[in-house]
Amino acid sequence: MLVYILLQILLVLLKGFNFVLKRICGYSLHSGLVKDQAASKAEYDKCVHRCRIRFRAKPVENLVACRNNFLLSHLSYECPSALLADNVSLMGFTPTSALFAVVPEDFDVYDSDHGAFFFMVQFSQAIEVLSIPLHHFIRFADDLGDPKGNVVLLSNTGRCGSTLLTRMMEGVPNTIALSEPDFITNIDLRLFSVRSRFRVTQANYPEFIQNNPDKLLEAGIRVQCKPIKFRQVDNMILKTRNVSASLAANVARVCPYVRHVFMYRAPRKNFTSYMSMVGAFPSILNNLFMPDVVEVMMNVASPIHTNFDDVIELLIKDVRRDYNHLRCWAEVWCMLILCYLEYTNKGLVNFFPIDYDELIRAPEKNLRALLSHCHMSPENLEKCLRALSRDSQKGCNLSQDNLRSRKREFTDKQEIMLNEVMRKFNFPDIDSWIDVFHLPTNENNNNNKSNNVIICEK
Ligand SMILES: *[C@@H]1O[C@H](CO)[C@@H](O)[C@H](O)[C@H]1NC(C)=O
Ligand SMILES: *[C@@H]1O[C@H](CO)[C@@H](O)[C@H](O)[C@H]1NC(C)=O
Ligand SMILES: *[C@@H]1O[C@H](CO)[C@@H](O)[C@H](O)[C@H]1NC(C)=O
Ligand SMILES: *[C@@H]1O[C@H](CO)[C@@H](O)[C@H](O)[C@H]1NC(C)=O
Ligand SMILES: CC(=O)N[C@H]1CO[C@H](CO)[C@@H](O)[C@@H]1O
Repeated sequence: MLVYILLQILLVLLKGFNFVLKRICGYSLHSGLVKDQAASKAEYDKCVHRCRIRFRAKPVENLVACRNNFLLSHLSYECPSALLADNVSLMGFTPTSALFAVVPEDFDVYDSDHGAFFFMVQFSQAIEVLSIPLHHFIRFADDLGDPKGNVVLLSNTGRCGSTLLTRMMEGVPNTIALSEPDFITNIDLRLFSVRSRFRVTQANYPEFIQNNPDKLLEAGIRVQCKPIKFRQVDNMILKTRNVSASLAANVARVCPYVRHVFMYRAPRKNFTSYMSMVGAFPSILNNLFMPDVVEVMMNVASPIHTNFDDVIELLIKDVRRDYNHLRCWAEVWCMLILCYLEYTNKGLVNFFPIDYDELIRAPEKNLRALLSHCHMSPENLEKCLRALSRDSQKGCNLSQDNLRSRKREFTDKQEIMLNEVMRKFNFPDIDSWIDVFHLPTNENNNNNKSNNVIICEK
């Protein structure tokens, strides 16, 4: 944190220095010659700006990387073909450009053994940053076209074993799984969230993006799944951050070729796991920043145009007024589940739902069905199943060992509170939670209201 604050001070000072330097010599340490910089905006052939990373810092390691996490120095302006190199991968967006991380030539940024989360590996291993103005980025993506391989979007509620599932899926030959690639987090935070909190940030984007955010989403997926030369890739799995589950409907609309999986856990298990994760952060940080974080999460995570719009607005208002970890995180969880139910009921997304405990109970059967839904080959199933025995978030401070020691049970009061949250969404009590995802579908619906949750009808 302290390092980050120092970096911010340094950045402000350098900005001032570069401003003066530009005026006097027409040159800046960050962006090179003024005329080159101007040319990069207009000319496609020189639009990629390459910078060396001199210094990097984030206030909290799991935040989305942005430009002011880096102290950058100018190297060159290049042609977009520079973005095709295997050691270059899409890192995220700013309102004006797309940012790419350049790692050393012999480093495989796609190898999940380097760390459980793609965005963390990119951030820690990058040597250079490439940036390209958004309008040129979209042209570059159009030239690339749709991904050649199969693309799977794995939406999830968080803390539900989704990292384990990506490890299992990676056992399929020629499969790459990106755990939390943040371009998608950037997009949903700023552009697709219609809730008021984000109107201001949306206004920073160029008009052609504001009017058609789909184009940026399409381009992001195309570029993140660009061809890789050093190995064959038949399947690309994009596991999103939990809050991005709400984006699945947009992805399905814009990129109909993408296949969808939704992973979750029964609420009691989930909440226990959620809470143990919150407990893993220092409590000062929790109390200072959590209301903010959770408010943003709710804005992003909640689906819109449902029968629960009013409920959700009220819950978002209550976050600051009356913050309670357990209640608020349970609410986020409910909103994510609501995304699944709404999108499925409206026929917007063809999700394959998978419950962590069900996956563990019958791994082979479930994995087979899941792979078949994703059009992935079930050969090498044994290798997929071997991932079960490994701790899937090794290399990260939220690993199972860390969490196990913090496991807690709920008090009666907490149970009552959780059930109140569940009831707001017309979900059953946490103990009578029956797998809402595997309810009889319309064809064989026996109208069993005693165990059926009548979702989306208030
Ligand atoms: C990235 O790869 C290209 C060629 O594929 C190489 O020329 C370049 O030096 C690499 N970048 C870094 C920072 O190692
Ligand atoms: C959900 O995602 C947010 C944003 O990345 C993160 O802060 C939070 O810890 C995640 N929650 C769970 C339960 O994984
Ligand atoms: C985990 O936390 C410890 C301090 O508690 C820190 O030294 C270490 O670098 C962290 N590991 C990772 C992978 O972030
Ligand atoms: C409805 O669900 C209850 C509870 O699961 C079950 O006992 C009952 O047999 C079901 N009724 C029908 C008609 O399926
Ligand atoms: C009560 C319960 O099922 N708790 C589970 C919560 O999740 C952890 C792992 O994340 C399990 O070990 C607990 O058994």
